[in-house]
Amino acid sequence: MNERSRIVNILREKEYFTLVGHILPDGDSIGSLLALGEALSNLGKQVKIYLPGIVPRKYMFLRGSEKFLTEGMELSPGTVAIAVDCSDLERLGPFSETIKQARCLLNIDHHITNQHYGTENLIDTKAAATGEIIFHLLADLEIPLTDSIAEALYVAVSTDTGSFKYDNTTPETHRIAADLLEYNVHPGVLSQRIFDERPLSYYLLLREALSSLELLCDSRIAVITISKEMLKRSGTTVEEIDGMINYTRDIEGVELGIMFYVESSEEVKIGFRSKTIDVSALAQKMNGGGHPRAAGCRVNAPYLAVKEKVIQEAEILLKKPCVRFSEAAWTGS
Ligand SMILES: [Mn+2]
Repeated sequence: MNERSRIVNILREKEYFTLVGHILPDGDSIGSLLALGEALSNLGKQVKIYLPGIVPRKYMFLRGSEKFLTEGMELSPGTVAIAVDCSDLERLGPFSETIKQARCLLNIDHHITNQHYGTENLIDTKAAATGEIIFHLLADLEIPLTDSIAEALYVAVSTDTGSFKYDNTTPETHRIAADLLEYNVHPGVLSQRIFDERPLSYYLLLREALSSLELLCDSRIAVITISKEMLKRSGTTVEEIDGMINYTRDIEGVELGIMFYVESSEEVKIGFRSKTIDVSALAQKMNGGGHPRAAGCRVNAPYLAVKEKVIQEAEILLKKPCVRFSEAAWTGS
């Protein structure tokens, strides 16, 4: 029996399920958790869903998103734990220690960097989103979709494909989206909510972020830096800065976009976006992970030291020496 049928059997036969998503929750993780959670509940199962972070405002309309638990996880011996869209246990944040103890841990994910930490691992790196894997699992289980399951899965698939724009979008992605649109799902309303509309605080932060823009390596690398102080000034939360990195990659002629988020004088989060090169390898060199065109990592060191190292590695990746960046460009605020 293959992994998928073993997982389908476990989902069919067991009664208690604890689902968990990853830190900095995104549309795929939230949509996949809600869809799988509702489907299992509709089968009469007992389901708890834990989220190590807050639901970004743009996803709060999703049915069930108000019911995520954020602390106090306990696993009884009979409970099946399911990690959704998590490449490694660290991504489970405060829940990783408890989840590690689970006797039965299903790891359902599509990241190429997945660490296969489950007792059962369903990793499909060809799936554009974990939502696609969940869609197929529900079909295998013969669980009828509801409008809210279809909407959650549509959000999962459309967000991880950047609204069906990224190269991970396959014919299968569109076939799944087509099936989901047979339900009461409104693509125009959803894309306005998820991709277009943003709080004013986002634009106030974007104004500051763009003024930190640096172009390196013959303008093939674009870098923006965001500090915690900038977040405070604009009233933005760290969950909302995710999309800002795309402005770096989208500049004409830029191959690699990098965003530094300076959490403290000892901790920097780094995001990578590329047009063609594999940035997951770059992130992995710094104990991070992700996808070929979108990856990230977190480094415990001061910003300027981290930046120097990252630019060096990026330079190797682009196989061309870069012009040194100017330290004066960073004022520490
Ligand atoms: Mn995903």
